[in-house]
Amino acid sequence: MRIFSGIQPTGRKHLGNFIGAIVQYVAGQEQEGESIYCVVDLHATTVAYEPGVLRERLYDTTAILIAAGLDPERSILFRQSDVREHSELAWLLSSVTSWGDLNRMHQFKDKAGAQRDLVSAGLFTYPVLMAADVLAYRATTVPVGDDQRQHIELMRDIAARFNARYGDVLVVPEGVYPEVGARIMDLQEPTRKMSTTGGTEEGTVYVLDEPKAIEKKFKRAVTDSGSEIRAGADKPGVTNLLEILAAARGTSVADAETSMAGARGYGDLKGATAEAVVELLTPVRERYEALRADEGELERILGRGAEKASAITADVLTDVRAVMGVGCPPAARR
Ligand code: AQP
Repeated sequence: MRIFSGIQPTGRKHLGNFIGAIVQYVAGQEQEGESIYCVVDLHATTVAYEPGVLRERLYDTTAILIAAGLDPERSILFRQSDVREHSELAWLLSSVTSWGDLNRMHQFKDKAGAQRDLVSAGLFTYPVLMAADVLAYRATTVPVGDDQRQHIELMRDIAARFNARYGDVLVVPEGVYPEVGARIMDLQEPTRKMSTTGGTEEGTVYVLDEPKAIEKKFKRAVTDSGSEIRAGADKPGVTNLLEILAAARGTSVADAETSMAGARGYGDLKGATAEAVVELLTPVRERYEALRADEGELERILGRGAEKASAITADVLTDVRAVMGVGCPPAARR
């Protein structure tokens, strides 16, 4: 098994990113094989951004990952733009990507609508770069949240089309989604996912929020009519709280429901969920401060990760170039 996943250095990382992705990254280190994680700064340039702020966010995100338990000695952790093969492979894969498929991507439609000045071609071809990120490692397994399903399916189609046209060079990877908490919803609008750009400030719990802020956000969480604490399509607010409670405690939603059997109302559910989330995030926030303060060390970690990552992608790209007939022929290189 070779695990690969990427995370954007945009905004502040929230509980959805944490439960949907980061917890899975840390668990991936226990699997046999390699785990490779990448902070995808090139993806972050596809919407309006400040270059100086991007660098800060990259360090923030790297420090959060390490604080959450990602061990750079056991995993490969690096910055996307440091490994040039990601960009090269994205271009090469664009010739086996259907324009019609890209045009169906929900994320593009959502994000394009939110741009004020420019809807960039990069935003449109974002899924091709994402495919290149994974396929450049012949990764087998991609841990992501539920919102990435469509991109993962496209990535699989791209890999399969490439192999059909040029021979079996790439691995068709599988997406892996958490059983609990694959789509954490905004606490104020529980029918919309918790999101960096599309959510409400009050309904978004950040990994680095202080306990008081977390408690306040849960206290004000929007719930549903009635008073029964159970998951169901007619109860999006309560279901979201139960999912968060279960994910934070590492149990099933059914167990979370059972644990609330003696509750006096939604207030108890909100209190229990806030407590579990504070317990989950406090150690991360405490470790984060020291890690974030040492940018030199973060650069050293990312640099070492990029060296290890490049050793893998160089071989894959040599094979891709050879079968596509681009660049110096392998025989002439000797
Ligand atoms: N609400 C969510 N529930 C579960 N998983 C989620 N992820 C994102 N939102 C949720 C997962 O987090 C990982 C990193 O996502 P990203 O790199 O796209 O980071 P981001 O852009 O900061 O995350 P958002 O909130 O998804 O941003 P918007 O909404 O602005 O695009 C991915 O594995 C993702 O599935």
